[in-house]
Amino acid sequence: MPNKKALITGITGMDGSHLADLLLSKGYEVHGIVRRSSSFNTKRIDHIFEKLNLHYGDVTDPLAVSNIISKIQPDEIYNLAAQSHVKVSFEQPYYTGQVDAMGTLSILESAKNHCPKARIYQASTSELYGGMGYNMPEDGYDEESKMHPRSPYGCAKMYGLWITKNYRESYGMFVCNGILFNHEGERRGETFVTRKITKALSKLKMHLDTQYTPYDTLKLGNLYSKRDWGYAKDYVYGMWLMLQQEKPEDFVLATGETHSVKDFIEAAAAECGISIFWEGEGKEEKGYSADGKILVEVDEKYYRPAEVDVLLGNPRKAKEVLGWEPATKFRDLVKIMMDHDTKNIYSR
Ligand code: NAP
Ligand code: F7E
Repeated sequence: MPNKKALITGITGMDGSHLADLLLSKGYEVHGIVRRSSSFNTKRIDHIFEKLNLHYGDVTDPLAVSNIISKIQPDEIYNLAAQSHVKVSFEQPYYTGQVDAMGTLSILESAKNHCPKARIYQASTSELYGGMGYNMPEDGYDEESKMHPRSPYGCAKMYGLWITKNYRESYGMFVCNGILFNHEGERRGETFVTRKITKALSKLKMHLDTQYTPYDTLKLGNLYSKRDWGYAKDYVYGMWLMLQQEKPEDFVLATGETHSVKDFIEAAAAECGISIFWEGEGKEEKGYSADGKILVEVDEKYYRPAEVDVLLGNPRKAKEVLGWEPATKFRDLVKIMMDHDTKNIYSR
């Protein structure tokens, strides 16, 4: 039997690169859509570059999407391309809608027209839920929970979720939503909070060890929001499992644990043997080292017009149906990221 063909949109991103690693290891012929950029944007896939089939394209360009899908005739499509930054979506709501909502429609419509038997994974998100004041069950959000997006990103992804369900119901296509809670790792974009923390604290460790390198105070927004943080490698395995089932369904992937931004900072600091002492409240809160140096402070510019205060997922269905469980615990995730960033302190 010939190798299965997979097409990954967003292959240069965190999840896309881990998924490409996984699919290559399973013998797939892997295709990916890459945006033309004036500088290199393939850092996360450079180690497998020669094994991939890359196509220039943009999911906001339906013609390009249609040409690529009709040419490749993939067996599986993983639609991971997105303007994925929630804070940025408040500044670019229209563009976020074009990519995250209309881009999804383009993929589905092209697949319907050119390869209706392709199995499609849609990257849905826990940002569809609203947090504590918005219907969060005690044991966490699941596939049936009521949704209440709180950002242009969440609203655009809500369209993505429903248009995916709609193509399944209307045309009988094998399409699945993975409603994934936050997942992180050493390839996480550096403006997401976890990576911002591990990059900064690895620099702090170097500063304390050598005294030669500078340390700039880490400036963050809401220290009290809580997220259900897992490890990206565990989650891309779950994406693949969804497309190997007998029938297409939607699944929540989550750890079932939630931690605050402050918990993450303290865990990352502990990895380099540092304790942080907190003083002040709200915008005035600061984190100090034992000798009184300011290590962390709040900067309002990172606040969001509307925040999702707490997210906790319930992955019961994924465990029962897919046999999926997150292998990596919170403290292991922090260690993986800190180890990586301290080792690669000088690389960009
Ligand atoms: P990411 O690192 O930001 O990667 C996004 C990818 O999409 C990049 O390859 C990016 O290309 C590409 N992209 C952006 N706009 C595009 C466009 N107009 N046309 C084609 N490609 C475009 O995101 P991620 O964390 O890997 O997340 C993958 C997917 O899962 C996203 O859809 C995200 O919204 C969703 N999701 C993520 C999480 C999470 O916690 N990570 C949780 C739930 C859902 P460039 O490299 O050129 O920028
Ligand atoms: O923020 C708070 C911020 O940007 C997490 C995306 O992958 O996961 C991600 O979205 C929390 C928020 O991720 C800073 O206010 C504090 O409460 O790392 P984040 P996110 O918004 O949860 C979901 C599931 C996705 O689908 C998205 O694509 O941390 N926070 N201070 C900060 N956040 C950032 N970025 N920067 C700060 O300085």
